[in-house]
Amino acid sequence: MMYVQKIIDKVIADNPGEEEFHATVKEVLTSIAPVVEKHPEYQEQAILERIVEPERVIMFRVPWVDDQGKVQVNKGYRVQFNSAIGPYKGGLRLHPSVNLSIIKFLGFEQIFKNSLTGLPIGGGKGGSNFDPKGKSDNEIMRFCQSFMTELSRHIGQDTDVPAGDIGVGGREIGYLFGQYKRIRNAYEAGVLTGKGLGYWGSLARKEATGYGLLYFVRHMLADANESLAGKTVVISGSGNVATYAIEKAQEFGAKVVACSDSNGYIYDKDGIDLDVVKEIKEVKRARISEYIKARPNAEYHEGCKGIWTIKCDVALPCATQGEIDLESAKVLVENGVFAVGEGANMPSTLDAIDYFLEKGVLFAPAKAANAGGVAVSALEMSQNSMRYSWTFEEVDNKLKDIMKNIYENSTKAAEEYGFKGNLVVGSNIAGFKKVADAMIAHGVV
Ligand code: NDP
Ligand code: 2IT
Repeated sequence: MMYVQKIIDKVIADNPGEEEFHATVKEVLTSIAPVVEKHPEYQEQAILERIVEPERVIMFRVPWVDDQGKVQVNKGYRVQFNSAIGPYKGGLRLHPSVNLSIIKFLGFEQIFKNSLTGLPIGGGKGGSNFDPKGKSDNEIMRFCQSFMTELSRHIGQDTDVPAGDIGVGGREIGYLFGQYKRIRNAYEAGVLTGKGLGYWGSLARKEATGYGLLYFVRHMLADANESLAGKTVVISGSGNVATYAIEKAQEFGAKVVACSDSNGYIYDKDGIDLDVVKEIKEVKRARISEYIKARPNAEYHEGCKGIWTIKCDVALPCATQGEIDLESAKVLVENGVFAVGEGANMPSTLDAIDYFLEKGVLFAPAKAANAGGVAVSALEMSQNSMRYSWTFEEVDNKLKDIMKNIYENSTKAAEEYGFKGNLVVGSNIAGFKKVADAMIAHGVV
């Protein structure tokens, strides 16, 4: 459709060099073209022109002092993308690769993902090019305090609610919350999610993204008369999302044979021993290569891409963007993969997604399949507002219902617009419509 293509071209021209942002805009806008065609009011009200422009972009200096007494400076970002259906909501990423394009792509995805959860949360994302690897606890704390000193001016439990992403887990959220509380002189627990359980974090938030991914994939497989029992599964990454994806996949009877970090991957043909992975990653904060010390029959290989050459039935990329390119997609299909579920954000390149769909691989796209994390973050906000906590089972059951609804709404939207079985199109349409209609209701703002 010409209108949609015009907006994509304009985004590329107006935001030079922001490749990750261009890719996600292209994917979302192409998917929703049939909706825009059916609803002339979206074009009349310039919904696409408005939705691709963040409501606010905050960029700031983050100075901190390292353990040697040397002053270090990093870049800080918070992109407040869209608040049509709730306060900005989305994680903070700490990784040396972070730049404006990456934060904008993540923030844009978050708008539609958060809408799919059915909960009142808008879209945002932030982070820094700070590299947490090899830093002491004190360095992490000083960085987080400096980062929050500026960020605190822009967030709030009804304004913008950050959480974790790559490089940000319970430890970092603790330091960020402590500094926010100190600056505000108020106990506003709902300003951050992913908090520790002792200070109003939600049970099951840590597990939510990985578990939610498996709940989603289970529905997708069930519709194809398949299940995870006895299936060979490859899961990339070994961080928060990967760890709890492995846990739930194993609980569903799958054999998970591989996982990875940014240095390399392990292959354990008998099935991964998750306690070993947790000890290495959650306790020692060490490299995944250490796995073979505890499991001498397993193999370790340098480099990340090789993990996709392992023969498997189901592939769950849970590390980072762009990790499955067309070449890896072809190898996976050649080796018989029949389902792919994205735990990470945008782990498959656009041509890899097209290839999977063309080959009839069941494909669960990130913004639907990994929405469990932010959904439980929203449940954490609810609990904080009530000043009351639900049990693990209560939260987990709500998560199961949410993932089921996302699957059903995405499936229905795909069918309604003539793309039966295409969850990429289905989830983009289902996520978009609610935000677009709220924007129209609010007038030109
Ligand atoms: P973590 O920091 O806990 O783990 C990230 C994992 O991915 C680590 O194993 C890391 O290895 C690996 N990794 C990171 N960057 C790269 C890279 N450039 N190349 C190869 N491997 C890499 O983060 P999460 O598990 O929280 O996040 C993983 C993905 O899931 C991200 O795409 C994130 O945006 C997405 N996500 C996270 C949610 C959450 O709730 N946490 C919710 C929804 C999506 P190493 O340790 O060597 O860096
Ligand atoms: O990508 C994501 O959805 C997250 N990193 C989780 C965001 C959140 O606010 O819990």
